[in-house]
Amino acid sequence: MLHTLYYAPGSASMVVHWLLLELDAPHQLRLVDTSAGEQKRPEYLALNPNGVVPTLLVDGEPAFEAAALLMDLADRHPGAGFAPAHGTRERRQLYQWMFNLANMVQPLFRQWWYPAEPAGADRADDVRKHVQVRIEAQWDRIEAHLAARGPYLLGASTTVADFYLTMLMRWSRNMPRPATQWPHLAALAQRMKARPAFATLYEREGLTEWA
Ligand SMILES: N[C@@H](CCC(=O)N[C@@H](CS)C(=O)NCC(=O)O)C(=O)O
Repeated sequence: MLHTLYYAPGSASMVVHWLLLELDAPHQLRLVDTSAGEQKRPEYLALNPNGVVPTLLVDGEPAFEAAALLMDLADRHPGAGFAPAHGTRERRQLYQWMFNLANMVQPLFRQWWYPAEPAGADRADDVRKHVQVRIEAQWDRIEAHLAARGPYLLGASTTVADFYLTMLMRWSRNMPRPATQWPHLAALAQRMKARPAFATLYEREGLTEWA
C-alpha cells in the first residue's frame, strides 16, 4: 500500500511519520505550511475537514486522527508487534491507553499551544496556567502506572501507545516542568529516542530540539 503523509515538522503528524519509518512502509511526504495556513485551504480541507495535520492517504483515500492512523498502521503490519492481537487482554489495554492519551492528554496540549481557543486571547495566560497544572497531573498519573507496571505502557513490550506518549512528552520540552522530570517517563523517552528510526525522523523533519 502506498501512503502519502501530509505533515508539519514536530506536529501531531510526527508520530505517524515515525511509525511509517519503523514499519518500513512505502510512503511519500507532503509538507503542509501551517504557518501560512495551508491546512485551512479548500484543497486540504477536502482531504481533512478538520483543517489540521496529519492526514494520511492510504492508496489515495484520506484518513485523519493521529491515534487512529497509528492503530491502523500497526494492525496492517502485525509482524512488527506494535499492537497486540484483537480480543486479547493486551489489546484491551492498548485501546485504553490510546484513547486515554488521545482524550485526556493530547487535548491539553492543544490548549497549551493554542491558549486563545478556549476563552479568547485575553484569557490566554490564565488558560496556560490551568493547563500546565493539568498536564503535570497527567504525568503524575502515567508515572505511577509506569512505576508499577512499566517500563512501557503495556509492560514489557513496545506498542504504538509508547510512540504516541513519546511525542506528547516531547511537546512538553519547553514547559516549566517537562515530562522528563518524571523518572519513569524519562526512562521510557530515553528508550524510545534510542530507536534508529527516531534519528531518521529528526533528519527528515529537520528537527533538533529534544534529540
Ligand atoms: N486530534 C488531531 C489533532 C491534530 C492537531 O491539532 N494538529 C495541529 C498540529 S499538532 C494542527 O494541525 N494545527 C494547525 C491548526 O490547528 O490550524 C490528531 O491527533 O490528528
